[in-house]
Amino acid sequence: MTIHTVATTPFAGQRPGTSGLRKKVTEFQQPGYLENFVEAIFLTLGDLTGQTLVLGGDGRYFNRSAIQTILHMAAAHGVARVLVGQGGILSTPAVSCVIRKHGAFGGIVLSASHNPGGPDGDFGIKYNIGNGGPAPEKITEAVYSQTQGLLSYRISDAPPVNLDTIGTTQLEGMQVEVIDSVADYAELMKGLFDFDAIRALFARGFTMRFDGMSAVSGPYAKAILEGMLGAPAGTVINGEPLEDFGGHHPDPNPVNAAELIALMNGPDAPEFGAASDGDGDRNMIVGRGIAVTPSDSLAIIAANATLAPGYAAGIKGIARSMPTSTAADRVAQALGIACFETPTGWKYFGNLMDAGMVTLCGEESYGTGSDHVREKDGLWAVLFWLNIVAATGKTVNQLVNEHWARFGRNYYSRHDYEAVDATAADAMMNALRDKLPTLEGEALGEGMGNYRVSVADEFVYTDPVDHSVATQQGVRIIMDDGSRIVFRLSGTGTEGATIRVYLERYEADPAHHNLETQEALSKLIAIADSVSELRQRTGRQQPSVIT
Ligand code: G16
Repeated sequence: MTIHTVATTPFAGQRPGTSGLRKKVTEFQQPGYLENFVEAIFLTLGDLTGQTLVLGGDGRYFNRSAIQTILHMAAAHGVARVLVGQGGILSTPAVSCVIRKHGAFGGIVLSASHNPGGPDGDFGIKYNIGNGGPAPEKITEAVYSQTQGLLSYRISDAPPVNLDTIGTTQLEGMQVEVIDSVADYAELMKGLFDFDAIRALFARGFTMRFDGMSAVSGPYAKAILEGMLGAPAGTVINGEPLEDFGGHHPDPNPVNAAELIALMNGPDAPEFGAASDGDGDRNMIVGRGIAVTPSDSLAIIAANATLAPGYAAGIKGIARSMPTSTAADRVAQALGIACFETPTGWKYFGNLMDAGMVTLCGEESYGTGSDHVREKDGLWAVLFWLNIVAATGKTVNQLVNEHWARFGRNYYSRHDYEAVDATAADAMMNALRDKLPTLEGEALGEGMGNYRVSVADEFVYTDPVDHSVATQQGVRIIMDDGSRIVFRLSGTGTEGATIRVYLERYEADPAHHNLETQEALSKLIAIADSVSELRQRTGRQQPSVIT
């Protein structure tokens, strides 16, 4: 067995986006493409002698072969030990948990999250640092700059490692430890939530469906819900991770989890529904006839946090991404704690959690989490809700309605325009930027409503801990009643550009809390279209996805 230095040439476009490098599988399959990016990570990290890394992915197509490549490159770079999930499987929050628990130097996560998988689907790779969270921009930018000048990479030619049997093997001088994918994570969850109360809930006949969307969270949900908590077999549906996610889009929102939504709206609806995404970090919470918006879910968890043993002492602060609704801000205010507004991307929460400034974080993109790890965590959110239901004896519907009655309702929706011509999308954003100075104070859309613009700007974030600055993080038009329209280009798409339009309207009066969301937002939707000229500029008459 020899370590080879293989000549290569740089690939263009290996700049990590919102969450790592995401590209079509076919792009990753080009000889040297994955190797170059991994070499760039290793070069950025520097001397890894004696260090431990964690490695795993969501099981999508190309996961296994990518893991072999990375193991063989890690051995060539002098890594002492790699902890790899059995079968190459580790959910994103589990990677974060394992890095922290075992004091690893960092970890590599293989996933394109909610993006479809299979030979024609997407693949992704992301580096997480020693706190368990996504690498901050200064590291991802350094990796990108390494990719631009790469002329060789180093790799061992040893035979493939057996990933299916738990235990330790040697690869060159490196220990490869195949670990149970679920055990460390399950133990962490047990320490945070009242498992006895949730077990008693299921013992009383409480009914639930968890849709694993044929992705990575199935094994975790089965082990915890059906195993440790005694939920009946069949509670977890689509629980086997498939390389192509059964041909579905593993994104837990009402559009892509249509089967679960139909069940929850039907006559035989269980009391509680939930779904998670490709790599297990997103979640959707559903009650009978109601899908909880991610922004509301964060606020409701925050308001009820002390019901869970792991949070009984109270929460230190909350952080949400800028486009996420301001529902959590109202809870923070009531609790007398800080609420931080960050750019889109879980990586921006890491410093706040490390500094002990926030406990809970959330995003409108079906992401919720806490400082128990440094990633958002789908099953954690589901267990938090189950803990709240068990402690209060209330249904999802009651919890949501009572929350609105107390804090008011933030009607919220995101309109996505996918695979738009990138030049047209950029031109639209530039035109919006140019318009911003003239918008403040304007009464928008004659005949469209009573909105007057109080702030029109482009979101810039200065990290309160390391003072790094992130610019161009979304164009916001904030009305004088707090309603908002936000425009952003997605950083996770792999085809053309995806324009996201985020819409929010606050309604204090409980008499107006039962409007249909799109109806409640219709004036803002019309204003968004007219200000951005989105339809003329992109040729799109309606969004590809509304959540
Ligand atoms: C990633 C990020 C999230 C972000 C989401 C959407 O989630 O971790 O912070 O909100 O993408 O980002 P964008 O709007 O740029 O497409 P995931 O679950 O895909 O890793």
